Amino acid sequence: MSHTFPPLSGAELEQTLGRIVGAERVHMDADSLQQYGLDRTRQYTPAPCAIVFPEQTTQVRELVLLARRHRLAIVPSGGRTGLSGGAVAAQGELVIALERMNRILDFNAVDRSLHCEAGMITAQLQAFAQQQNLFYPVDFASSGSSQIGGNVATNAGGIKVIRYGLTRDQILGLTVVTGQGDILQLNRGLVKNATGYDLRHLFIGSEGTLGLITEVTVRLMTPPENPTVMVLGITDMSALMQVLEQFRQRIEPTAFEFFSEPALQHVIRRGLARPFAQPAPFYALLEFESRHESIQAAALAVFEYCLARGWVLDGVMSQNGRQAAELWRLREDISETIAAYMPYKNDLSVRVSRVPEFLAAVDQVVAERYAGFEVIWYGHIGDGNLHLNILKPAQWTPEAFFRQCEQVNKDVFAIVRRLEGSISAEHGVGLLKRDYLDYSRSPEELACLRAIKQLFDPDHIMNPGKLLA
Ligand code: 2HG
Ligand code: ZN
Repeated sequence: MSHTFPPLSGAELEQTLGRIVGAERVHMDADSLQQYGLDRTRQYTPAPCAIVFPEQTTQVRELVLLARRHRLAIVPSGGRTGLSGGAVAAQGELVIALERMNRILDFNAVDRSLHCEAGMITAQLQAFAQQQNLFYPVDFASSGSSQIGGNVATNAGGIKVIRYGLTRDQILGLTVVTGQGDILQLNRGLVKNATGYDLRHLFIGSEGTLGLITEVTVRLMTPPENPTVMVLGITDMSALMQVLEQFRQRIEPTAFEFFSEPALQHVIRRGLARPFAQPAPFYALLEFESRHESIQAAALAVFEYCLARGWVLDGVMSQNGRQAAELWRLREDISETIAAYMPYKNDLSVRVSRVPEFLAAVDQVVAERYAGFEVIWYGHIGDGNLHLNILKPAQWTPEAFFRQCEQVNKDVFAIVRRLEGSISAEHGVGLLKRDYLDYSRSPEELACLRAIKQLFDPDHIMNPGKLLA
């Protein structure tokens, strides 16, 4: 780009943005700046310059070209349910909110595909699939407010990965506007396509640093039959993986999650019932398709086996959909319930085979370095993904608390590096984990990441400071 224009004044910016999206689609009032400048992280002060609500991909392109001319940084904004600061605008950025781009563009029953705009709420996409007797499998507690574009930008995982995979595995096509201002249609809904580099996959998990995702095509699947949930009380962390292995040998779980007794206590305090009377140090939540009675019988037989081995203390199995949903809440409500304690969040993963070694090592560091803090363990343990939350004691200031936790980070991340794991399994790097990326990525890989960023976003206007410094 040959010309760079000086920065725009507030009034000029409002007018110029208004010419692209319409004056009523530009918000510069204090409430909007506050609301759209922040995700679910609480340690940043929002300070965007304006929020715009485009309604078409061509408008998004005009916005990117404007931003290039004036070297204005852009923060793409979906449902802002992220936990790593990926959608934070704290440096005078222009927030491009996709929420008005939420239409279904095409449903094709033969292809079993749904083409929609990126601002579509995940739960609405799931509901649409259900109306067609199909199923969109990526699911998590914030699906009621997260948007499909944000799911793609962070490669969202959630509670069904063990069976159906990540968001990446569901994406048949994307329309994106790159940081150069080019509109690219990537993969166009094809199942098979061997024509070289698959740029779609670069945009999945790119956290808004290469461009904006404006349209998404997802594949839909056969709905699960009679999903049945078991919650088991587990004696200790090492028994968890034994239990998983036993169940996997006999049935194919659609979920295998875990949480600790302190995690359960938080959701119980908010009005949920204990799954059974006897407390256990840990709980496993297992879901499977109960297609025949023989599958339920097999699940019960595994349960008896684990009980006899002393790995399991007690258990309960849902008898209908309502009970299954109630049991799921014991796990799904944890994150929101503990949010009031300003937790320091870890979202770690290792290969499933390394989970026992990983849990033991992390447990030791936590016991030594977080002594006196309340530690909440839970996560998608069947995928090797652990959410470790440390709660802020009431008397600590947020600054002192987060500083303290960052000291411990190095020890925890050293374990992740040694076991060749990831410092961010599903929440993304954003601002929070950016400075630790080298625990999971080699210098050579980081150089490739930077070169890719440079190609798509030569002026570094796309979500600057996120993912890469
Ligand atoms: C979950 O699995 C979410 O509940 C949130 O990924 C995890 O808040 C967290 O740490
Ligand atoms: Zn999670």
